[in-house]
Amino acid sequence: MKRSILKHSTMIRAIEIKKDFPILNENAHRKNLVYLDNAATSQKPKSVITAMTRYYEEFNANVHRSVHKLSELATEAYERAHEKTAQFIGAQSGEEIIFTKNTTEALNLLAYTLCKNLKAGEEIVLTEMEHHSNLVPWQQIAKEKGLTIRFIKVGKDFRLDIKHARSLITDKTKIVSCVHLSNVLGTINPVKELAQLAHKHGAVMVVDGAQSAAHLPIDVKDLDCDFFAFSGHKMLGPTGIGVLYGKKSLLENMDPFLFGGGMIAEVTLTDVKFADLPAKFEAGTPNIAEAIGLSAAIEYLEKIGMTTIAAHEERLTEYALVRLSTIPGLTIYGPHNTTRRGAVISFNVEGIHPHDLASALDRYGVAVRAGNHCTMPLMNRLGINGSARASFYLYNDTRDVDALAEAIGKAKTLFKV
Ligand code: C6P
Repeated sequence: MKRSILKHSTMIRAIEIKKDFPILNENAHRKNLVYLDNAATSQKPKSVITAMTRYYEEFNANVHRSVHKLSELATEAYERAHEKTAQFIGAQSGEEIIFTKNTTEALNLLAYTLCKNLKAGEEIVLTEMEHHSNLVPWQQIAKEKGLTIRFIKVGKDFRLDIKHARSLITDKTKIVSCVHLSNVLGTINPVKELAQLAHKHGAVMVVDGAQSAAHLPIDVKDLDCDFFAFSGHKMLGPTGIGVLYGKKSLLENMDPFLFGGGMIAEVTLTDVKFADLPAKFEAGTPNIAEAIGLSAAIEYLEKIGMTTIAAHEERLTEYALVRLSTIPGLTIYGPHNTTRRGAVISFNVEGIHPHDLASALDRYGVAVRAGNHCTMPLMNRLGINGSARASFYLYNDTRDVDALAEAIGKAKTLFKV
């Protein structure tokens, strides 16, 4: 790789971007933080924090309930967040955007509502690389209903075995659900191809976009998935706001997940008519400030451009893969090149437990995650108990990769390996 060219010349001036993030700023309580735990959650720019504070300071009110000015302003901002999110992922309109608490809640909503009318023996197809959030909800409902879950294998190349997928997806399959960008391997899965397979057999396609929506340009129409779930907190937004995109025609025919205020059109003592989309799936007072924060996060991402962000991360990942693979005793779990691969690198260093490694790296100012990353079955498949994981974002650059590599070197000296 042309390291001399790549060094400090990635497409985004990350050093400038960092200035927008108070926590990464040198004035923050912790100087020179090298934050490489973006797959767990991203940092937040000042504009997101300000948008949420502005709501609380200037127009805090409940939405869709009162006719006073403050409520009108809050309702407008909340509805704008639906529209902005729709346009961010290429959905038809805000009606196709359901705000949830996070990706996990969006996937639980789907497991519960989509499986409600399935019959014993019908099948759900998942993969061996799913996060627990796209496994356990399906497992639970499958047990209750007598459904069968089948798993697409992960090959030695850390990619899905598409031949195996073709053999698993049949007319018995009712739902295919797959992670778009693996939070462990970094692999980007061919969800468009899986959607075509699913549709050929009359099944619906669910995409867990928790790791992709923040890092890749997403066009749900082009992917032709039926549902797409993601979390605001991984894409510069606040915690407490998640998104479930669903095709309007499907959402209209699904039963609500939660019941109560805000999701009804008319109620008598014995019956109810549900509200139109998206309110039908948003029972109770929603996370208003968080939706406004998500809207500001999308504005920030769009200002830079998702294509630019993806290109920046690709170059950074290329640099990191080369830099890390020169370290003796370090094993990377995931594709070794940047083809259909995101900016998540899981690794172990021989002779050091991943938790000890992460603690040592933290001592040298580098924040990474260690553990099973909520993917225990994938850990079993890889034959490990856990790994360390560095995950990058738009404010990282090659200096951060160098800091990581140097810190790993120091940790090796510390542990005498
Ligand atoms: N993965 C990680 O460190 P929530 O927690 O609901 O916002 O997102 C759940 C989730 C679902 N799918 C994938 C692929 C994910 O990576 C995550 C969250 C974090 O890898 C926390 S475990």
